Amino acid sequence: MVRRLLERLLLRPGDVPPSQADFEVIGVINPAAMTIGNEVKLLVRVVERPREKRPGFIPLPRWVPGGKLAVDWLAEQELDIIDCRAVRRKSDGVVRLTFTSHLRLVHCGAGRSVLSIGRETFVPESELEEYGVEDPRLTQIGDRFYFTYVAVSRHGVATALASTADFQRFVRHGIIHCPENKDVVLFPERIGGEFHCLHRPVGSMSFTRPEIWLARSPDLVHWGRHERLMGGQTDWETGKIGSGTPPLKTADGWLVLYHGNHRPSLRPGDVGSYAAGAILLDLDHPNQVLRRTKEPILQPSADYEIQGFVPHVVFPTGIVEQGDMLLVYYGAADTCIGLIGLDRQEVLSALK
Ligand code: MAN
Repeated sequence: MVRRLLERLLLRPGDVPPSQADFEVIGVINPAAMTIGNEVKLLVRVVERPREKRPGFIPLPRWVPGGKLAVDWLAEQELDIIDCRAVRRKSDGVVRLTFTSHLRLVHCGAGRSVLSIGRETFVPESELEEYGVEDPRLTQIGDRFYFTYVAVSRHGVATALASTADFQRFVRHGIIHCPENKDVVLFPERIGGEFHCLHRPVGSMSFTRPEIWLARSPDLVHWGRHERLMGGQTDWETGKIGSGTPPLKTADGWLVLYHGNHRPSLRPGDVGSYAAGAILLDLDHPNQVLRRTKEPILQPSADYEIQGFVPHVVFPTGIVEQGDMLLVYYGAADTCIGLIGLDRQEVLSALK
């Protein structure tokens, strides 16, 4: 493990207002992060659920046209509980989330504390986003800020792309990876004349455990020439694996922090634990993994990483450079946002 030079709980659910009065915020997690001008800004995922309880029923939220939330009440006996996040309708096997998500902008000044929390910044707009928009990853390309995000709906879990110049007006570029695919990070510049991204496709036929793939594009919208990049090797990353922070250019290669999931036990509701490792990709040929950490560099250890909505989770999604320090922003226990400061050289030395 790499030393935590800084360790801080940055944002809790109680710090953020819900999007409507009849909802409660149960998580503020998985932030995108970027230094813009003199300020670190986070685009955070706000997770909320209906406040009302009805004995014998489970409320399942969904966004409807006009940017409002509606609730479907389903009888408990019609549903199987998958885990704390999802239920499955017994009659047809269809899955629903017990919460929904939207994105908010958070201003962090020098990056180590929260100065102010903005309004709902980016809320679901179409049927392809009706169960929520999740886990943004921000990359500056030219003078625009692009972010990938997970669009969840009755049609599956897909990844979409949006961009903005000012975090007030957004352009939606549509779905860039169809279901099921998430954890998509964009490289900040063309390499060999093409844009590149890392993504994580998952199918229902489990020939393999989930893997990270690489794709190329002429315009950030049309993606092809897919290649498998890597899978999990050691126990801590053999359940699931996915890119975490957008690639950071270093003299040694592209540095990407990724998450791995320890394969859950067969106990119903067990989600397993999430830790983070790092990879270094060749600067000119990012389909080549030069080095990777064998052991996690971040593991759940602070109280707020161990206890929460989903216990034992560190899930890095944002990274900012400050001199020799890397500020890593992450979801802790699917409940809060934590900040960890790492020494860049120590991280690079942990890569074998
Ligand atoms: C997983 C988790 C949830 C998320 C769903 C749909 O269950 O990452 O937080 O809501 O996938 O993306």
